[in-house]
Amino acid sequence: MSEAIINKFADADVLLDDAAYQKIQEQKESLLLVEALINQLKLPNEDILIITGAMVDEYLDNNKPDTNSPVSDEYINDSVGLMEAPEFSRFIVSESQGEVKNDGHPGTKDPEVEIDFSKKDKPEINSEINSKTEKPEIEIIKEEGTGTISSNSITSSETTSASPFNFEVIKDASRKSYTNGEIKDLSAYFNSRYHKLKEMLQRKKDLKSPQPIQELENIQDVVNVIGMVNEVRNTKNNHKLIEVEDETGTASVLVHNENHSLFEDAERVVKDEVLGVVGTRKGSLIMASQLINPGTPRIDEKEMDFSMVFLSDTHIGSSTFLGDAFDRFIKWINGEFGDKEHKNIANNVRYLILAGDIVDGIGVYPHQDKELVIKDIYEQYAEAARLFGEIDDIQIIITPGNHDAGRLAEPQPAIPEEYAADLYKLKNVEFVSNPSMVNLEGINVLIYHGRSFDDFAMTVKGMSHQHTELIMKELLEKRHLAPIYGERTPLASEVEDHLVIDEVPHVFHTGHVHINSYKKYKGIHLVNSGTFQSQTEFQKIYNIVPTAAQVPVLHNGNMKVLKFN
Ligand code: D5M
Ligand code: FE
Ligand code: ZN
Repeated sequence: MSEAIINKFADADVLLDDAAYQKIQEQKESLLLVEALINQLKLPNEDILIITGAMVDEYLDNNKPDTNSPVSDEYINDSVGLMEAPEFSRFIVSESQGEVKNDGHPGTKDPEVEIDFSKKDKPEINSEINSKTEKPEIEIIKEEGTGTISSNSITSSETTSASPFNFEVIKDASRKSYTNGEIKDLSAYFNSRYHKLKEMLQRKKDLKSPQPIQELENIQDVVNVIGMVNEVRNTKNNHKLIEVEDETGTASVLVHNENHSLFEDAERVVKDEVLGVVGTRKGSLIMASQLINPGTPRIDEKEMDFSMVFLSDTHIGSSTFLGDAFDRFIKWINGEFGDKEHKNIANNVRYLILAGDIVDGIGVYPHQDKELVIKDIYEQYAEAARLFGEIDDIQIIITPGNHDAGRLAEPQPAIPEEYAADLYKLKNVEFVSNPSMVNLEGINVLIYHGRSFDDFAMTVKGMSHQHTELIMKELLEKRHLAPIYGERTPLASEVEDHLVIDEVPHVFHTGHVHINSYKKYKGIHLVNSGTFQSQTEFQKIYNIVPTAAQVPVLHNGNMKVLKFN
């Protein structure tokens, strides 16, 4: 049966039992029949109607076709099987498959980016920043958690060894071979995503042996499938209709709005994620009873006897880069600034992670040069090297963002040495990809710049740039850093999908939105590290209020946010 028919039934909130489904399928003019059935049988206020085989028979008896009337060709093909291989499949190689729509920046390049932030929730403005006339130059503005100091602290041999840091790169996409991003690799990319996530889903008790979609027609009672989401939409009566696809076909899943908790789950479903569905088959549809994510287990929290500092979005080179505040930050981290408590924290810092948008870049958006004080990308990185070069005895880890030099499509390889020669000369700096995972003295930190937050903030109800912790939770549950393909986040069609969250981290560090957030979720520290850039012209238009110069520090397992302006 064609998609047109499935959609017609779903829009009208009509379900078919198996007999009705068979009978409609046998009819030549099935689409016309569907319309007629809906019109005749569905009462305007009725919620969901189930059409039985007997009802179809009765209708056909009462409305014998006029054998003289011509049969419209348009509908003849509608009576082909329902759950069969789709014409377009993301699992099948085809030269015409979709491409990443935009690769750039907020603002003017792509009309889709022109979103009215003013309609969104107003960002929370830190009252301290706005109301104080006399600002202290350093201040702890947030403290959270009850972290413990490990008794088995780092041994002296480790601290005095040639490399003083017990630090390892666990996952770095730059070290893998890349495709040249040709479209023919797209099916391999989606296959990789599907199979990695399917394997995780099959560990769930309800999804141990999922049925191929093509075989659903033969199943009478409970069905369970694992599919990639092609589309999510609302029916006229505000139920959710989710189309999922596996390697054998596509199926439409209906989520009834009276099933409140399931409907809430459905509101968070996004295009291109891999989802488990348990339900019952009603003719052409699956009536969902459960939507299952690959999920994240609660992790055992690791003890920490050291501190790590999280930065992102320094935007060096921009006229809105907060140089004075950054100088204070450098002094603080070197133990030369602040009171005793501030200095105690600084002295405990062993790692600094910089999660992208290190420099402002050039030509990232139209007329950017007007907002630059350093108009040369090499000079911007040279200035970054000068600033970070002042930091001693701390291991620095740098990943790229959408303003940095190099490939924009994710996974983004580490910032190329040719652009950042002076930074590369610093002995204590390690460059890794976006995303990547590093292990710092037993603590696994997943680093992702956060470009996909734009897609979530724009498409998922209740999600916004102000509360990236909600999006980060969702990414962990979906086990993918950027599930939505082909919108604002450019994804390279690699043979392996490096954005799948293969391993659950202890710390998940992001940036991009220029607004700090912190939350502990299932034992995982979710950290967004804000920015060192004051509000830009673009952000003024969209009412983005940055939390500038506020630096999150995980100090012995407790979150502290230090403010430098
Ligand atoms: O991002 C700076 C800010 O702009 C950050 O709050 C995210 C927001 N932003 C960036 N790109 C987009 C798109 N495409 N849509 C909506 N909002 C966006 P930066 O990466 O530093 O320029
Ligand atoms: Fe940024
Ligand atoms: Zn960014």
